[in-house]
Amino acid sequence: MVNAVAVLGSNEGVKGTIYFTQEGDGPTTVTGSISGLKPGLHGFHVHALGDTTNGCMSTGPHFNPAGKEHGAPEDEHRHAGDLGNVTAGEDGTATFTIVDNQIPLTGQNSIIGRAVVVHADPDDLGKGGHELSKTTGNAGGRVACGIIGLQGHSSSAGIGAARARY
Ligand SMILES: [Cu+2]
Ligand SMILES: [Zn+2]
Repeated sequence: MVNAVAVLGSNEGVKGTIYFTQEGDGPTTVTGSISGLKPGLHGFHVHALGDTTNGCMSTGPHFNPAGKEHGAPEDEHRHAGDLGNVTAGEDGTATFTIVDNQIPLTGQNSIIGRAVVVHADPDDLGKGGHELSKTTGNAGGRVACGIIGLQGHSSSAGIGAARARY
């Protein structure tokens, strides 16, 4: 079992904590709660870099080790980082659980050390017909982000595999 966490930072009043857990080679479960959002859908992705030197802008594009086009989480052709949308209620809070097979916490395509990003607008999942649909889902600005880091209670094998990336 490997556990990871990302604490979201923002200069727009958006806050949240996102937890990741993976058992062996199984899917990764992502659970989180994000507050301070405008009600409605917000694009939610793993971006390639854990670099916030220029805020969320320096986290790079969607994590895409297979060189594919942007898509929906359930699509065969998608970026590994494409987790779709989270939905904020009238109170501006989104609480969610996502189970996904393309965001492992160990191995060559590990997302440890990368970033999660929440966007201002809905992700059109590659189907909006906008010039940005096939790269970003036209999800608008990056309102909050956090670097994905290892959390305690991991097995030693899991830590070793994640560290091997560096
Ligand atoms: Cu994004
Ligand atoms: Zn994407």
